[in-house]
Amino acid sequence: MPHRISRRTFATLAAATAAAAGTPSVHAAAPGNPATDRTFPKDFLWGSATASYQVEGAVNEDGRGTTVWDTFAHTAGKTHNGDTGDVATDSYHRYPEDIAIMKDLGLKTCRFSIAWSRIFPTGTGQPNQKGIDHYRKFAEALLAAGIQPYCTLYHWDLPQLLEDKGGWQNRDTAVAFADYAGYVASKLGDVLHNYMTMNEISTFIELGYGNGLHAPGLQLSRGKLAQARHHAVLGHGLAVQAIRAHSKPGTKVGSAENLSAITPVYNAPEHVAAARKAIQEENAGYLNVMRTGKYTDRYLAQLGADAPKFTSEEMRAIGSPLDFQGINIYQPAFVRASNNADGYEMVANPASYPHMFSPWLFIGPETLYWTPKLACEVWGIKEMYITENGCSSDDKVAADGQIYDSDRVMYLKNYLTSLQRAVSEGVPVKGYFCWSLLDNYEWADGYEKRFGITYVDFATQKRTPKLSSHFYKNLISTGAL
Ligand code: IFM
Repeated sequence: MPHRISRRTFATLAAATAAAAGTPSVHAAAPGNPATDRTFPKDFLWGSATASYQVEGAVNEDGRGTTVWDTFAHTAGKTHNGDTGDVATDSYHRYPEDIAIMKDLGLKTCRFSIAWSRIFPTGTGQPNQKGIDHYRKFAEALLAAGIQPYCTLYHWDLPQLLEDKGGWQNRDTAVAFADYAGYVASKLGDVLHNYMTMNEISTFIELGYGNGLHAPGLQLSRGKLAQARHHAVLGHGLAVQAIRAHSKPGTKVGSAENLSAITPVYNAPEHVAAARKAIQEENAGYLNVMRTGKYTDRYLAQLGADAPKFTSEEMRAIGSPLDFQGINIYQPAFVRASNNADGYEMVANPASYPHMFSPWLFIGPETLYWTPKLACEVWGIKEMYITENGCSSDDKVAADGQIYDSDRVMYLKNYLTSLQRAVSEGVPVKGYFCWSLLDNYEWADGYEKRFGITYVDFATQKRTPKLSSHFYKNLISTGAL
């Protein structure tokens, strides 16, 4: 189907949105009335998110060590078009420009990740001062712009030398990760006060060691995969302890997990009850064990002889209390009630179910209502952040040089409407990080799938705000949908 570009100009749209923002009914809505109130709390933390390998580039600079993603992306046939993160959005050099974009948007916070191999080029041993210096400069620049840094310590770029020793199959990697996390906290604690240990453990384990679509590209047996999963959640727990041991009081620690975003297939008591069971069981190897320090009986029974080996001390570490929980939400996982032994069944989407430009990204705005609500209820979470949400679009530059990503605006508007409903009902979501600030390296999809609200011309590195960026800016300034 040909791509249709709206003929509306940004000037017209800006006038329309400003008029809407000034409409008394928006601001005069009765607070706390979910039917009429379309506002977010004044102190709601609006942010954007990126990750080191997806934006930094500069892979051979200032002592950075090779990572599994350098190796994987440079292996023929592994990524779309053979694309690599060698240059990406060149944000290692262009971060002042990126921060200016954040400031213009009115962001209160920025989620970014530290590349482990810039701090410990081989994963352990001798630290690299230039790595610490870089992230200090970056954090200081954010703070100077009035933007709070939220730092992820691991967003999939494992130092290659650790992978050579087994990567997450090797328990030592969990210990090395905790050492690195503690070291960062001890060196950057004056500028970093909010940490997420890891991003989406389920993705880097299931895709990296399960189906092999991501680095390091392995397809392990069920038992080996379960053990790698265990080592990764153990790494998270040990890192929580290490950060606490090396940071000042007031430092907050959480994680950013893309749980299976359980959503009742429709709002009926039996499906909601089924969803409560499903959110625990469908996330048993990841968020559920991280929140409870226990594998569920069903999880262990299903794995049988392939279940991971663990000690009670490890389980205590995995369940280390967190100050906040980040969840990354994109597509819903629909659930219905069932008379089977589990009490629920997952609903597979038919081929006609609509999705965004990435085929996996099924559209289900209500997931941003149900998943935070169920997760907070089931796991007793008191402070939650949506650490990623956004979508890919087939963005094209129009004749006037602008990018009219009306589909992304549709996606964000609808998802955020659901989030606003959750917040207005008292679900303790305190902030939202849009994925992503910029188009960037989308892993095995290379540069084909654009997730940014800012368009990046990868030939020139020119950044252009898209229509969605104007939408987001307006939302931040008015606090209203
Ligand atoms: O780009 C990724 C990100 O690295 C992790 N969460 C999902 C995003 C979109 O696929």
